[in-house]
Amino acid sequence: MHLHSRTRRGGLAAASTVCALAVTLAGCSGTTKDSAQSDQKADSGNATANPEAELKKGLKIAFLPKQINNPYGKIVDEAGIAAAKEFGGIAKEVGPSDASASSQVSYINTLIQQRQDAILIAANDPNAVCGPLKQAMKQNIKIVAYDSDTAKDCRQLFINQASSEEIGRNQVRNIAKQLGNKGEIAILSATQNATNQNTWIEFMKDELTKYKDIKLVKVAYGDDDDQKSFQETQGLLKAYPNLKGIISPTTVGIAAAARYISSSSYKGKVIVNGLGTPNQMRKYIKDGTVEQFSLWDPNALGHLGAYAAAALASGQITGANGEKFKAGKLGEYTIGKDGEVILGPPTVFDKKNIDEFDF
Ligand code: RAM
Repeated sequence: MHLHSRTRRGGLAAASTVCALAVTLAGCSGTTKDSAQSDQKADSGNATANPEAELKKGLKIAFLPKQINNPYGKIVDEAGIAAAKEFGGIAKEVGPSDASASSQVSYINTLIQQRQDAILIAANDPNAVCGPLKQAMKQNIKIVAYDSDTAKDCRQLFINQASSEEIGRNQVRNIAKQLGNKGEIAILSATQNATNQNTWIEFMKDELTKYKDIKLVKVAYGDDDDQKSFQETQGLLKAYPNLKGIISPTTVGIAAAARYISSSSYKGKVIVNGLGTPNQMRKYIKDGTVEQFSLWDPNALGHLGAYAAAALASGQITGANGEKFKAGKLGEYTIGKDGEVILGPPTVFDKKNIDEFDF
């Protein structure tokens, strides 16, 4: 399927195509799965939404990723910054060089002093960032979590790349098929506190209870650091000689694991699957190290995040369940339960389709 198809020369496909594709991803037609099922209100303070409000011009919007040098985060944030230009906003990316639990706190404090209109944060820890985020909300700075959620009362919205449950369960279903439903596996995650990683891992563990012959021997942490992830892969393969597969649900981890395995005797023997970007993984698909991996379109995530932040800061929405907003070329989205907006299901990439994608 040609979702979010970009040409190899870059650039998003025509708006209408993206919109049509986003329908597949749960976008344009309007509702996310959860929103239609519940009319429970998320905590939106006392504000009232004004759906007719225009997006304000000159909104100051800051993206605060888990860490500044993560190639995946870069794509998301650059797309968000480009989206903000469309509605006359002034957006930027700031952030720490490591993804440790409290590394984002000082950045939030600075953004408050700068009187940003909205902060988008991919939380390294659901709680460590809460104090300053609550301070920001008190001062009418809108908070949108994206990629990795904060505790629910520390933000107005969470822009989730896909249903967390589907991401987690599919990681296991995909590798199980490759393994013929048996063998030892390990998970190579990012940091120990990352909300997104831990939510997915919980669903993976639950899904694994359905596979009696697959054994999860270890969850290792590469901290979204390339070198550490590389070494952790090496360590796993040494410690567990019967290891048959590694799930790495992080773009940094999967690329490092594939790099290690591609030039080792494990190539073709140990399966690597997980979440990666087509551009980082292309060579490992082509050389046969990796058969498949998944991801959503990080460009669309950034785009959706920017529009959501602007809609909040313009008073169009407050974060309550059922409110709708337009995300530019991606079309209309509806806020679901607990302030969650879902971009859409991930795509599986393999040698048949990888060259259709450029991100
Ligand atoms: C890494 C990060 C990010 C995750 C992607 C898939 O870059 O851990 O949070 O969503 O991978």
